[in-house]
Amino acid sequence: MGDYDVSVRLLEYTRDRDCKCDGGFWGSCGECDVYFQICLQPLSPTQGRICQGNNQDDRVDDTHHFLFASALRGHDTYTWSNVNGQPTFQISVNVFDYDSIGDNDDLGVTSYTYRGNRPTVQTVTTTPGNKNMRYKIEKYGE
Ligand SMILES: [Ca+2]
Ligand SMILES: [Ca+2]
Repeated sequence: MGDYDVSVRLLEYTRDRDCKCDGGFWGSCGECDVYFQICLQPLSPTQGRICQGNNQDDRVDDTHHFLFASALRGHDTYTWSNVNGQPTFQISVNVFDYDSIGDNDDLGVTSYTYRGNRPTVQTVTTTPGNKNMRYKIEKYGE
């Protein structure tokens, strides 16, 4: 029996245009084919991370910007139920580039720490952010 629920809705994905993501042969632009892993890390008390997503079938090809509501409808909301303790947690969103040949590429991770009394719509920046990756996420419920 847990103490709180968390829902996160991903709204918008933005990253600097990256034509080298898929090689960019012969002057063409090989943009990233992105999919996501979303993790909840409870901070009080500290518990194990619980991750969702990480499904390369739920991806957007050749992109550096999109709205989840149109591009990934049905795969934009993630819920964690019955989490123990205080509603203090970190949400991290890791983005990967799907490659049909070879290993997928890790494009970076953004994290957002919720401690209550914060705006529910946040724009967070990647670290390291060499391509200035940003998400807009909405957190609701508790
Ligand atoms: Ca690639
Ligand atoms: Ca790719």
